[in-house]
Amino acid sequence: MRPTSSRVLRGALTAAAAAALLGTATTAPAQAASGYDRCSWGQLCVFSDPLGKGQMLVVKGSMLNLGAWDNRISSYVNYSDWPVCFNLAPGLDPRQGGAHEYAGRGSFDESATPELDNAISSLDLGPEADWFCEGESRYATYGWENGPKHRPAAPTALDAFGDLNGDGYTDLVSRNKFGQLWTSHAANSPGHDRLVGSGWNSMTLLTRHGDHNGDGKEDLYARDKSGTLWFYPGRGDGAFGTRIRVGGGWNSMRDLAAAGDLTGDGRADLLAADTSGTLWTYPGNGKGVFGARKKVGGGWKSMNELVGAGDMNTDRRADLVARDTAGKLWFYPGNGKGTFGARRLIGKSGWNSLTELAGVGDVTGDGRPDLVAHVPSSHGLRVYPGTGAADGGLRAPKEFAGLPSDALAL
Ligand SMILES: [Ca+2]
Ligand SMILES: [Ca+2]
Ligand SMILES: [Ca+2]
Ligand SMILES: [Ca+2]
Repeated sequence: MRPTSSRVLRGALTAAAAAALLGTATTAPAQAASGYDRCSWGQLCVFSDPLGKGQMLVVKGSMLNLGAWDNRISSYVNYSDWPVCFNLAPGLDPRQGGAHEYAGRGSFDESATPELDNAISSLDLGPEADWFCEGESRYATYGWENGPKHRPAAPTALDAFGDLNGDGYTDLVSRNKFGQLWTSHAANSPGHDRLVGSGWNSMTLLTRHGDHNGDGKEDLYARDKSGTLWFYPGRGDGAFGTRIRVGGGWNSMRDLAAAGDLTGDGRADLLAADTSGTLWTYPGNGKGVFGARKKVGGGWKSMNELVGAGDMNTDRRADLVARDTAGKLWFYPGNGKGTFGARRLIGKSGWNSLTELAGVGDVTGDGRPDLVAHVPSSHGLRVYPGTGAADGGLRAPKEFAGLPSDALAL
């Protein structure tokens, strides 16, 4: 609430009336707003001094960096419709701390978070600044009760995917609306969440599933807007080394799914569905790129999501999970020759309410790969534990992580 003082108002009117009576020709200049009052309704303003004094910056939206205002915010007033999250680190990185504030005003030196005074380096303004602030930022948080569990001691090659830093816990890659790519690790794992880099909004598809260049470290593929496919070799620490160009022309593909070894030669392969509905297997050459593609079949236009979820039916062959436009989920058992056996229905309806599905390996720690789904309505990630049974079926889901509704998870 903005304070309204009827006494001040009355005093102003009296002064105006007196000026009118005196008949002076000059109009008294409006008194310059001071402190917080310089900020207009609907805006978030930050100040270089306590109590809304000093220089003022009108904040237009989330800021990954504060430029000349870095470590200079001392007070704020929030007249906008949204909460704001102030972070000590740039890039909305929550790991050094931060605080979310709602409508109101304050000086950090007199607040519950005095460590923020002259120490803020990024801020997030918007509806999700409440959900994703402090310990829960704009990458997937992995610390909830149902979070990833340690895999069995000797995972087989086929289910040894999803772990980007080699600690035995599956990790998540997520991209937020600012184009930052993050890898997040289970809270109880030795790994650390890390920022892979910025500028990833230039990529139109991202996929990963295990090791593609034979060094035992999980890798990533990304297609850019021009249709070039890039291979990002994993370094084994949650980040990626210098990328390698796979080739051009990949804009003819509607979806890509790194899927593990589909051809039975021990090298991880890629599935791609083109815009005319043909599904192709691209056999990996063990160096991150591919040999001559093999046609799986037509009619895949009805599928809007492909997931290389691993060996779901425990026959030592990598499989495929696909969602159709009617919201049904299908299991396609891999035959080890680059194509698939007869499909089975594993999800009757409603799967289109989930924005994305991802295979990130064994989340639950029972040695069987699971399926992960992004539920934007609850800002959550859901794990559907794989049963490992012959039908490739799934158990009832559990929500296990927080993810902004505008983020991509893989
Ligand atoms: Ca890990
Ligand atoms: Ca690798
Ligand atoms: Ca292969
Ligand atoms: Ca299988």
